Amino acid sequence: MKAAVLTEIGTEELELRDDITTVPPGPHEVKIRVRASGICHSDLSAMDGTLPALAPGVVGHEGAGEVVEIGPGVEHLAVGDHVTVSFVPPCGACADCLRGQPNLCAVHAVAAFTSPRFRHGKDELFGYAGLGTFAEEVVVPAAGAIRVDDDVPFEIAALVACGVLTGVGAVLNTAKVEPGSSVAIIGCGGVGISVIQGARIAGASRIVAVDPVAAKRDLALRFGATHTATPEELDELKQELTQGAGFDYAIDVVGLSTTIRSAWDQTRRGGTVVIVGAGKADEMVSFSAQELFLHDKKILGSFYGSCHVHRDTAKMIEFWRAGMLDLDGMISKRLTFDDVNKGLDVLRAGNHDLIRQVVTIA
Ligand code: CXF
Ligand code: ZN
Repeated sequence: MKAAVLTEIGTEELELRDDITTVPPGPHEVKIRVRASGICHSDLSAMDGTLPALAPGVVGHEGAGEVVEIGPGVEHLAVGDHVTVSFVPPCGACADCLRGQPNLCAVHAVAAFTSPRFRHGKDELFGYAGLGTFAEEVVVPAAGAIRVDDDVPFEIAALVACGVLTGVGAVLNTAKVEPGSSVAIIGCGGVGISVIQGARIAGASRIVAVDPVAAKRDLALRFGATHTATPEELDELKQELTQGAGFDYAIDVVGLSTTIRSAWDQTRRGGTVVIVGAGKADEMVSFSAQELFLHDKKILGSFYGSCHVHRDTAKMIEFWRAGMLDLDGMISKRLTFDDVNKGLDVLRAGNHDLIRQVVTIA
C-alpha cells in the first residue's frame, strides 16, 4: 500500500512509497482503511525534531476511515464502521482514566508510539503518535478507533481527531470559559481557529485573535473573533477593551517562550492562562516568583484539549450538526496522497491563509 515515510528525523521530504504493509491487527486492535488525514503542525514538528518521534516511520496523526479488519477480542466495532483514530486511546482502567483524565492515559499511547506499526520488506517502521495516517491503512488499538455516524464526511471527522478536539477542548474542558468573558487567542492556525470557535460556543463576548499574518487574522473574524491584533498591537487593544486590566483568559496556541509570556502578560489578575501550543522540550519561559503569587493567575497546560475522546468526538459532531462549529469552512484545500510534501511545504512556510489542508487517501 501507499505510505509517506519519514526516513530520518530532520528530513524535509517524506518518501512516498507504495510497497509498505501494516503489522497484522493483534488482540484488541483493528485495521483501518484511512480515507482522510489533516496535515497538522505537529507532523512538521515530528519531522524536524521539535516533538519526539521515531524514524523510520509513517507520519500523520489526524485521520478518519473505515474499519476493514478486527483483531481478536474487539467487541465494540465491526467491519465497515466509520471511525476517527486517536493518538491517546483511553484504556479505561488506569489511574488517569479512572480519575477522569483519559487524555493522559499512557497505556496504549506509549506502546503504539514505540512499537513498529508498518513493514517495508524486512524493515520495521513506526507510526507517528502511534498512528501514521499518511498511509492507506493503519493498525490501531480498538480503544483508539472512535465510531462516527456514516453520514459524517471523512474529511470532517479527520479534523475532529486532533485539531478540533485540542482547540475546542482547551476552551470547554481545560479553561472552562464562562459566558460573557474575554478571551485572547495567540496563534490562528488550525488549532487556533478551533479555540476561537470554542470561545464562541462558550459564549465569550470578546474574542481577540492575535497573529502576525493578516490573512489569518481575517480568517479568524469569519470563525467568531470579535477583534484582531498583530502581536505588536495587542497591548493597545488590551488597554482599550479592558482598561488595561487584561483578558479573563489568554490562550497560547504557538508554544514559544515569547507567546506564552505574552499570554501571561495579557491575562488579568486572577485570570487564566492556557498553554495549548506544542513547544520544544528545552524552550524555557520565565516568571518572577513575585508575579506568580501576586497576580493570582492560573496557568493551565492543555494536552489534547483535556478531552474524553469518545464523549467529546460525539460532542464536536453534534456542534457541527447544529451549525455551532464550522468544520467545512476549516478545510482550505484537499490534496491527494501524491501532494503530501507540497502540503507540508505550504504549512512550513507559515505565511499562508490556509486553515487545514486535508489529504484524501483512497
Ligand atoms: C500532538 C501532541 C504530541 C503527539 C502528537 C499529537 N498534538 C497535536 O498535534
Ligand atoms: Zn495534531
